[in-house]
Amino acid sequence: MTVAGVAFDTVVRGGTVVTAADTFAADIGIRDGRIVALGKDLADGDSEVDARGLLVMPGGIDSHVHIAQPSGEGIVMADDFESATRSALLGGNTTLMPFCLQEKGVGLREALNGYHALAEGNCYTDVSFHLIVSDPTPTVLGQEMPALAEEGYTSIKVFMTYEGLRLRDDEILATLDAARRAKQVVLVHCENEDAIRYLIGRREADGDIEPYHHATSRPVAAEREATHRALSLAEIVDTPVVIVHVSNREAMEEIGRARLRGQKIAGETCPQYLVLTAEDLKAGDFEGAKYVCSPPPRDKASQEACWQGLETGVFDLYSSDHCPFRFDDPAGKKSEKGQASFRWIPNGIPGVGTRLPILYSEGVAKGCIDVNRFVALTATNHAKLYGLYPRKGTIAIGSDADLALWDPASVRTIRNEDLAHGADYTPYEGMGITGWPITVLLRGELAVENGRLVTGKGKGTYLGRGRSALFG
Ligand code: DUC
Ligand code: ZN
Ligand code: ZN
Repeated sequence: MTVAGVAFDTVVRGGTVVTAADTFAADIGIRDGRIVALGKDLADGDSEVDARGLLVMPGGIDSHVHIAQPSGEGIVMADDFESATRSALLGGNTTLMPFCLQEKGVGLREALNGYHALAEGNCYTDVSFHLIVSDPTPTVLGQEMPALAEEGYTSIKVFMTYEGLRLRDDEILATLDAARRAKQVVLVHCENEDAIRYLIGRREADGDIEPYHHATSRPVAAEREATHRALSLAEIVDTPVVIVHVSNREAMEEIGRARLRGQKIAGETCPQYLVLTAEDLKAGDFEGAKYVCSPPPRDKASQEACWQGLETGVFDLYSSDHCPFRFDDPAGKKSEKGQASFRWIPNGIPGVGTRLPILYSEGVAKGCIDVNRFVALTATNHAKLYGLYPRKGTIAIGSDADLALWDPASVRTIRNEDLAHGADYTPYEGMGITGWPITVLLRGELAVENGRLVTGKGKGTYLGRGRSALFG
């Protein structure tokens, strides 16, 4: 019952523990929601979890998800905090980092109040918000950002695309500068809005209004140019940035060059850039809309580049960019305006429940990355880059006992009906998967057991965060 006077509430016994650095056989002793012992033949706990034959990994941290975000007139996101975090948990995640969107004319704190009210009492996983800055007023930059950083909101996101949301270069510079002073890391959505708007106009003038032209109007060059510009602006004011949802080799090369210049940066890619292509947007009966997201999925060569980037370290993060809309719904992909032109199709796809199995199956099971890299890309690096480490993202004495027990031999097919999210489809329907997180513990409490939810909503708590590791 005790090791060095420590009684265990739970022992996870007989598994193979996997961290970003090591793989070893060990039992895990848990007390008060934290890991208090790692070793062979630990004494009995009050409860026991049999992990024989399983890989015991840190619960996934998905640091890029959109939940209940306003998305245009008449459009409603398919997930609230309950359904998104439920799907995430069943897919092996224990922490989500959704965005709090500042709408123009609204302060950051006011925006946060709204998101906290939606999340409070409804989450199955722990959560922590990034702040989207769309209106960088002197009050936002000079007062709200530093005050909120002190309170644990240590990351912000800026957009270079979407009228109404994107910032001009001078606004980006001012925001980056304020973020450096406040010690907040900045996530950047890199696409050139003016080029895209021009191309959208041309497509529409030519009558090319189908979902596929979402992809042709957002070319690689628009992403590469904006990536270069974002990195240059960050260099000018010496602010650490994360280039999010990178879709292709040319943007990756910009990241590589900035690293060679010595910039403190990180790169992120997502499942859609590993297993989808722009061809998917050609699906008939408007089904191509199911794959509309930005940047769009590219081609096979881009997929290969992104896989290489995961292997070689161009990418530190692998996130879902879960941004769900229902398909067969006038408040989703099939909005009246969306059917009239791709320009209005709500932008984003669901993926919070499938992120981890896709990378495990396509990456680890097929021998492209090892299981330690898998843990780094899906949990540890998220915790380090967003100020949650070592409380989250690893298996170590003192860390929260957020654990995902994977059956590496489980063979499944992705079916929307199993994902427990709010969308009426998954872009990955029918995909064969090897390896699945069958049991999940959140802060020591059994939350998913043999694939079944055994917890209720409201067990997830809000996490204040420290500084990103990019600040040194
Ligand atoms: N950017 C995101 O990060 N998510 C969904 C849509 C978008 O443009
Ligand atoms: Zn984005
Ligand atoms: Zn996103």
